[in-house]
Amino acid sequence: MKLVFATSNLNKLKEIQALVPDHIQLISLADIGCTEEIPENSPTIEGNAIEKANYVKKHYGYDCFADDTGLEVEALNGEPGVYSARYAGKEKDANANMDKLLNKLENINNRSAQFKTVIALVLNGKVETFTGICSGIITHEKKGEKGFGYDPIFRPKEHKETFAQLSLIEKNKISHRGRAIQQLISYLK
Ligand code: ITT
Repeated sequence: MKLVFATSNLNKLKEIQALVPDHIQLISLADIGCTEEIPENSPTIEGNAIEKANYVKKHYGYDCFADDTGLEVEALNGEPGVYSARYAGKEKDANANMDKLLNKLENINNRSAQFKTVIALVLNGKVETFTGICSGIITHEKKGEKGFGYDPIFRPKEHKETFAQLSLIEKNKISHRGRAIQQLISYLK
């Protein structure tokens, strides 16, 4: 089966490629000639995932799935949440985003946070969503070189290391995205 993965984030593509079984062939946006930025105007993570998947179906005609992810920090009432990518500005600069978050949490003891991924699948005229959550804490400093985005400052509750210190395989076993994609794979069976 061939399925377009509607993302321009190559790190997401790499993580998901490592998880999908051989009978699902992933097609990238580049493969279908989609190079423009897909609009994300919804106030929710779920809404944005659905918007991205619907956009590809409407403009390119392919069944597909999209991933929208946010980091929700308890002491900041769920911030940055749906604004995670552009938290420190429209440049989507991961270091600037992490610095802003660390500054906001400087004198705050409650470091609890969770990553939330919603995958929206558009298949045979229907839309289905799958949600994956990974709980943990925001560290006081950046650690690790692997992963992407907020990984250097997020320590999942299952580990003593940040996501950026774990291998892709270890991250995928417990991550928000790993959990959401497992549900998608079960659904497609
Ligand atoms: P697409 O919309 O093209 O899929 P994006 O990078 O814009 O890619 P999102 O809208 O889902 O993705 O933005 C979420 C941001 O949250 C993203 O830019 C990363 O900085 C961060 N993020 C997402 N998944 C993450 C993960 O597994 N670990 C760390 N940070 C992550």
